[in-house]
Parts: sequence; C-alpha cells; structure tokens
Amino acid sequence: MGDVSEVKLFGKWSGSPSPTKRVEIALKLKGIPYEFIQEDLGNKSESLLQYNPVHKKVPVLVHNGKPIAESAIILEYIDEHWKYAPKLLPEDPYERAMVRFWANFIDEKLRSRALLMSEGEEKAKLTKEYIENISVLEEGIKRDFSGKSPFLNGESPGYLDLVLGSSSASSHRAIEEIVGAKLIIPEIHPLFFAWVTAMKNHPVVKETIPLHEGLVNRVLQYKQQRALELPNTKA
Ligand SMILES: N[C@@H](CCC(=O)N[C@@H](CS)C(=O)NCC(=O)O)C(=O)O
Repeated sequence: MGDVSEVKLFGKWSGSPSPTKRVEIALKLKGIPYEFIQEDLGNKSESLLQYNPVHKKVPVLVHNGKPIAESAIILEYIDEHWKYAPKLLPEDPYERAMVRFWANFIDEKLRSRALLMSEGEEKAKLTKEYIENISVLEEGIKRDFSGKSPFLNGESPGYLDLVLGSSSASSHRAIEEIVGAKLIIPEIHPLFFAWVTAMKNHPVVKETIPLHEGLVNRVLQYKQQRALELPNTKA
C-alpha cells in the first residue's frame, strides 16, 4: 500500500501466549513497523483508558491516531488495511467462515486458567475436558483445513494460526508439566502436533513465544501468589 503510517501497539509484555502476541506476530509477519507501548495493567495509563474506554484492556492498536481494540478485530483490520501478502484470512467466504468458527471455538474452549489453578477431582475433570476439546479441534483441522499445510492458513501463519498460537494450546508442554498429565497426544492428535511443531519452528513465532521453562516458572509463581491471596481455596 506504501502509505506513511504511524502504528502504535499498546500491550502487555509477557513471555506467555496472550492476545497482545497475536497482534505482534501479525505486524511482524506483514513487516509493518510499529512502536510497542508497554502497559502496566496494575496502573493503566491515561492513553489506554482514552483509547479503550469500553474494556480498558490491551492490546490496542493505534493507527495514525485512531484506536482499534480487541485482538481478533485488530487482526482483521491489519489484513484489510495492509492487503499485501502474507494474507491472514482466506479470500473465499466459506473458508473465512470456517476460520472464524474455529477461532471462536479456541477462544471459548481452550482456556487453561481454570485447569492450571485446579487440584484433585476438579483437575481430573478439567484435564479430561481439555483433551476432548483438543480431539474436537483435531477432527476440525482434518475436515476443514485438509489442504493447508504446515499452517492452518497454508504456507504462512494466518488469523487462525495466530489465535491458536496465542492460546494455551501452543504452550501445552508447560501446562502438561504443571498439570502432570499429557494433553496433546501425538498418536491421537497428529495434525495438531504437526501444527504445533511448525509454529514453534517459525522464526517470527520463535522470537515472540516464550521459553518453556520460563513459562512453567511464571505459572507456578502465579499459582503460589493466588494461593496466598485466596487462603480458603485449595491451591
Ligand atoms: N478479548 C480481548 C482480551 C484482552 C485481555 O484480556 N487483555 C488483558 C491482558 S492479556 C488485559 O488487558 N487485562 C487487564 C484487565 O482485565 O483489566 C482481546 O482479545 O483483545
């Protein structure tokens, strides 16, 4: 497009997958220069409150002074404004609908916070549900993205890859270590496993996604902190 753009990303720095990471990876994939503005979520800046008065959350993309909030909406905006390759969404309306359907499934079903905080029977129940949801996703990949490889968007990661990549599923090894159970089983989830491997080896993802050990420690610290804050919960 060749326009002179000022792009600012208000985000939370973290080594772990997060909505901010989706946007960072999309900007890097498209080669869009941007300024990263680190928010302290315990003490939100006036700018963040002004740019996202509804949810008061990050990420917020500010393009030439105009704010866009909600990571999935930001991804669509990036693809629509910077129309050049790599495209994040497919051209075909049905394929786009499938991408949005599975992105919604991932946002609703592959959340790991409750699983990570759980213990005992609750943990066993949530672990089982998590594995079942991964199996549903595996079938979905087989049915709706069969020609696409190594990413769900084809040769380069796209919208759905970024949504899945910034979900807990992409850091499954860290979660498995904390929960003490296998969640992604290569024999049962071969397509998902191949996808995780391709994502982990992608240079832009590698530079943006955290080290496994760092992630485990951060989650354990978070759990400990929560246990102190909520002494009556079984942590
Ligand atoms: N649906 C939002 C979720 C954004 C979100 O949860 N952001 C968190 C950081 S990862 C946040 O800003 N939390 C601050 C708060 O809840 O006050 C998106 O995808 O952009």
